[in-house]
Amino acid sequence: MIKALTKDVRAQALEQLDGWQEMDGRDAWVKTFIFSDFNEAFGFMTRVALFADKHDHHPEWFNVYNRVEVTLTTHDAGGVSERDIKMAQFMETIAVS
Ligand code: HBI
Repeated sequence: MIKALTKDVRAQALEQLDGWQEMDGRDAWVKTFIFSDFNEAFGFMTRVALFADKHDHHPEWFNVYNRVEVTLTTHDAGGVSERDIKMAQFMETIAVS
């Protein structure tokens, strides 16, 4: 069973992740990515989708044109876990805005 992160690990991880924030009222992290156009935004989502399927861990997200609003949490853990750190790190490595 995957566990939610301890407060310390979580705060430390968040410090290293540019633009990620705690979500109000829910155990989750959020970030809004802005790209130059829909092509860039959807390319990002496609790469993330492949990563998500490979790791069996999926983001919640909302896309309009060049904007992708991402929520990361681990449903099986009831909160943010190591899997969300890995996912956020991956998104940071591929996001070109
Ligand atoms: N994605 N974000 C997220 N959280 C989960 O707990 C999760 C998931 N994708 C697949 C998955 N769990 C599977 O382990 C099963 O729950 C289907």
